[in-house]
Amino acid sequence: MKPQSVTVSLVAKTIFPKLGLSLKGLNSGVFSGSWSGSGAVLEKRSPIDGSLLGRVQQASAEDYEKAMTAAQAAFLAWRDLPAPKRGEVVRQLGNALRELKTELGQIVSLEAGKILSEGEGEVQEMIDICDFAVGLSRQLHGLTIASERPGHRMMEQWQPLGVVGIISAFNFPVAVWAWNSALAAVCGDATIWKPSEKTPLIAIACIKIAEKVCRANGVDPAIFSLVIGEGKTVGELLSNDRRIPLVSATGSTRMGQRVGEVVAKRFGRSLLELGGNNAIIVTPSADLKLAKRAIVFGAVGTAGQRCTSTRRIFVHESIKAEFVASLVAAYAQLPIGSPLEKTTLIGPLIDEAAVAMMQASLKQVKKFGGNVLCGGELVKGNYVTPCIVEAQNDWPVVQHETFAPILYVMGYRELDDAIAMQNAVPQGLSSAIFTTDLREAEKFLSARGSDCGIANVNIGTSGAEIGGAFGGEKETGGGRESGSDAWKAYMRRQTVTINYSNALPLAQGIKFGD
Ligand code: UN1
Repeated sequence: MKPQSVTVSLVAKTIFPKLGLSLKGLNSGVFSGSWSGSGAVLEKRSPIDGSLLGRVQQASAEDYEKAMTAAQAAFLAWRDLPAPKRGEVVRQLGNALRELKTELGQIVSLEAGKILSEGEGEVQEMIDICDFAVGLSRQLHGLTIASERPGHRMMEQWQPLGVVGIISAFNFPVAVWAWNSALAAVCGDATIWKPSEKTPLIAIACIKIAEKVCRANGVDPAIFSLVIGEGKTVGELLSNDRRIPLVSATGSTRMGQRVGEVVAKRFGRSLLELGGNNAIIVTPSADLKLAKRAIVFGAVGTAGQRCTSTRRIFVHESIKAEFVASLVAAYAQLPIGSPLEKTTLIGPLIDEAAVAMMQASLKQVKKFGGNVLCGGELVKGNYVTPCIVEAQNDWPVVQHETFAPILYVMGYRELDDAIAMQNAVPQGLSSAIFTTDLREAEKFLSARGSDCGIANVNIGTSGAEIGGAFGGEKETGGGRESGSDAWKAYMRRQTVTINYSNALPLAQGIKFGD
C-alpha cells in the first residue's frame, strides 16, 4: 500500500469552512427551510483512516414531519412558477456547484473513499444534470392527438407531481440526489431527501448550496428538503407517507423490495434503481487492449462499489488464457492507498461490514471450487486487493451482487451461450460486449441479446453519461432516472379533450338520448 502524504484532517480543515460544515461542532441533519435535528447523533468516520470526520444530528419522527410539511408548502408555491423560471434557479445551482467542484469532490473522497478524480467526476455528474434540466425546463412538451370527434381537440399535458422522496446510497452520495432533484425541480416538484447515513456531510453541503441559491432567488428553499436518518425510521416514514406520490430509491435489492412494497400498498409510485450483476463479453475479434482497460476500470474503479461495476466477464475460450493472464498482470500494477493521493487508483471500501462481505463471498466461492487468480487479501483497515476468480455462472455467490472488487471470469465457445449466461442472473442493469464483428455486436443488441437496461459495445459497463435514461430490469427495479425522457416519471400526465363545437358527440359512436 502506498504511503499517505495528505491527511484526512488537513483536507477536512481546509474544505469544511468553505462548505459550511462544522468540524468540531454538531451539524444539523435536517433541512426544512431552516436547519434543525433532534434525533440521535451520528458520528461519521472516514473510510480512509477511520478518523472522525464530523457529527450529525439526525432526524426524529417530529423532524421528519416538520420537513415534510415544509416541503409540501414549498411545492404549492414552486409549481406556480413557469418552468423556465424554475430552470433558471437550477442553472444557478449548477453554477454554484461548479464553483465548489474541487471541495465537493474532496469531501466525496473523505466520506465515501473515492479517489479524487472520481469524486470530482461525481460532482461533474451533478453539474451536467443541472445543465440538462435547464434545457429541459423549456421542453416539458405534451402531444397533440387527433380526436375522432368533429370540433374536438385532444392533447396531453404534464403537470407537477408533488413532493418527491429521494433515498440514495453511499456510493454515489450526491450525483443520484442531483439526477432526481434537478429534474424534479424543473418539473415543479419539491424533494425530500434521505441520503445514506454513511455519507451525511456531503449531503448537508449540497443542501446548503441549494439553500443559498433559492434564497438569492426569493424561492422557498424547502423545495430541497433533507432528512438524515436510518432506513427503519426515516426511510419507513417516507415510504409510508401518502403525501409523497413518488419515491425514488437507489440502493440494495433488499431495500428496494421493502420500499416498492410499502409504496405500492398505498398506490404511490416508486422508481427503483437497485443492484446490478454486470458482465462484459470478450469475443475473439475484440480489441483486447480496450477490453482490458474497460474491464479494469469497471471492476476495480470505485473499489468495485458501483451498481454498474463489472462483476463477471465471459471470454472466448480461444483467447481466454492469454487475456486473463494479461488482466492478472494489470491488477498487480494497480496502486492501492489513500484516495487523497493523486496516483491512487483503488481506495478503501466504505466500512468494515463491506470488507467482511467481500471476505464472506470469497470464502463461498472457494468452497464451490473457485480458482482465485489474484487478490482478495485484506491490506489494512478497509483496504483490500482487488480479486479475479475463475468461477461458474450458476454458483449462488456469482448470482449475487457483492459490493466489492471481485471479478468472476468464465469462458464460452458460442456467443449465444455467452449471452444466455450473461442474462441468467436475477439482476439486469448494465452489460457490454467487446467485438469488432458487426454481426456479433448487433446480435448482442437485438431482441435476443442483452436483457439489461444498459447495453454497450466496446465500452465498459460503468460510467454512463447523464444524457441517457439510467436503470435496469428484473431485480434492478425497472426505474429510469437521469436523461432521455426520465423526467416524465416526475410529472403527472393529463389527457385533455376540448370540445369547440356546439354538439356533444360521444366517442365510439355511442348514442345516448337524442
Ligand atoms: C450507481 O452506482 O448507483 O454509470 C450509479 C455509472 C455512474 C452512475 C452509477 N454514472 O457508473
